Amino acid sequence: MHTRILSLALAACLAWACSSPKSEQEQASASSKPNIVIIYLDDLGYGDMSAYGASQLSTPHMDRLANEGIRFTSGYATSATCTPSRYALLTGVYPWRNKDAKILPGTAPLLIDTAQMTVPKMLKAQGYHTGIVGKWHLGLGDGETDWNASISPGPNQVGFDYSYILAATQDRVPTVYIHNDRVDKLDPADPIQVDYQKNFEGEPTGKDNPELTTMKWHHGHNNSIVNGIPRIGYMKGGKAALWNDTTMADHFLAKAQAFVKENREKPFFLYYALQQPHVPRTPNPRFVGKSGLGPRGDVILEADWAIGEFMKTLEEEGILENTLVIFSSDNGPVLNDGYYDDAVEKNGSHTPAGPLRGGKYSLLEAGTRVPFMVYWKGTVQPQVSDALVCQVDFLSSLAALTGSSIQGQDSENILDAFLGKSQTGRESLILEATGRTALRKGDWVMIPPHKGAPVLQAVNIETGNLPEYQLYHLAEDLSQAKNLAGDQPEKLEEMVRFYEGIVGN
Ligand code: NG6
Ligand code: CA
Repeated sequence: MHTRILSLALAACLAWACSSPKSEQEQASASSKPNIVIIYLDDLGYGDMSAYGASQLSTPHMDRLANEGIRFTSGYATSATCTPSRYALLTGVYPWRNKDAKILPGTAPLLIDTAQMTVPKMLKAQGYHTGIVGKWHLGLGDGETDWNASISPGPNQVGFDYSYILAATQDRVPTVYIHNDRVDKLDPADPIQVDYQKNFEGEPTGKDNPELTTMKWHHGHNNSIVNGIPRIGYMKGGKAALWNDTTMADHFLAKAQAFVKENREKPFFLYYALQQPHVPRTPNPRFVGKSGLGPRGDVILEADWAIGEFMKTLEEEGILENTLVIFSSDNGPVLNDGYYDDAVEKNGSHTPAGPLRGGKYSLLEAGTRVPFMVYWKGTVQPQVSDALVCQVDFLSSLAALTGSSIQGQDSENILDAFLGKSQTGRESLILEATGRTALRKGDWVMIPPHKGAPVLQAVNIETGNLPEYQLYHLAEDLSQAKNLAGDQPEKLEEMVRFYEGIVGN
């Protein structure tokens, strides 16, 4: 009886971060050096969470971060695609300053200069143990990578003590996990070869061997076939190391949990970059059919579950109240991104972009405005914040939090907005989509004339490209229905001048 009560008390204690009283000194150091976790989704749209208004999908674990933390309504990735957003998140530099910061093939060299400041480097200098689990997509090696030897430079050369990653995207080769600088589970007798230009003699492809595929390609995605899924790029060998698509969420979750458990005694930084709901959407059988919206909805529920399990680990380890959790997504949503996976057919009345116009690849709001939450139990007060915040601000803001004086080139210290002490974030932000830029300033957005199609037909998304200026007043017109460029010449002029002062002309 006694033992049972004791063990119940112990369990409750473990679950709810109960610990022995801390000395004043311990408390002070705990508050300035909390653990920091960035949970980063891939292509999750502004309207893909119930806390952001989705009624067809229920995302209770993500919602908990939103409802018990700060839910930002104007939180942005810098970019409408993955690589540039991730570059800005880690370096505090606008990606359009780097001509190579665009969607990278799996064989691209490391995009971040190893001499460059990064969030993990800065935190390491402040005494943090740093780790990344999940999607990288910032290039690896020097461009001549031998996937059978040390793959370097990579995350471990730009500030991460520990890395367990997928190199590029789930739809790109190599389809293997990389643990620090080595392909995990690689059999040296079966070396891996990767090429983005030409196929390897005799290897089947999605284009020539549709009978070998279980998921059909719609556009692109017709090179090497792995696990029945045709991918971008060619690959041969490495059979024992190939990942299992349907256990990827479990696999990354287990690595993220292990990292937390191993480092619970020290301040740690974990960048947990989930692969959902990017294509190919491969929910574990446990989630198949759960959303009623097809695989895209199912993998969002899978990600939600994984986040719930991860948060449970922070609770069970007794460190929830000493962990700042930031949640966001690298770009806006897309339904058909290259496979026939029923994303369009089963979407029903779900609105992945919420009230916003555009989507992934777009300069319109849905390209870059994403779910964005900050959760810190006991420290951050639950609230909704309209402050303009961006992932590029993590470097300077987290530096301020942890006592570092480092400032990123384009990264603003808006720590008070991130902690909910102020409703004022940035004054302005340059948005980027596939190399084109626009300005958000105050409640206004100005998109300069851009060449290129106004609609990407394959994915059915408006790009924001028009031959004339666009000016939108978001406070009154969140869905960017009315171009005020003609009606408001003075406002337009002010915005253009400000934009050219930053980007040039
Ligand atoms: C595009 C792919 C798309 C996706 C995207 C990168 C084609 C036709 N389309 O080129 O499927 O992989 O790149 O997405 O290949 S991101 O979220 O990583 O930026
Ligand atoms: Ca993405």
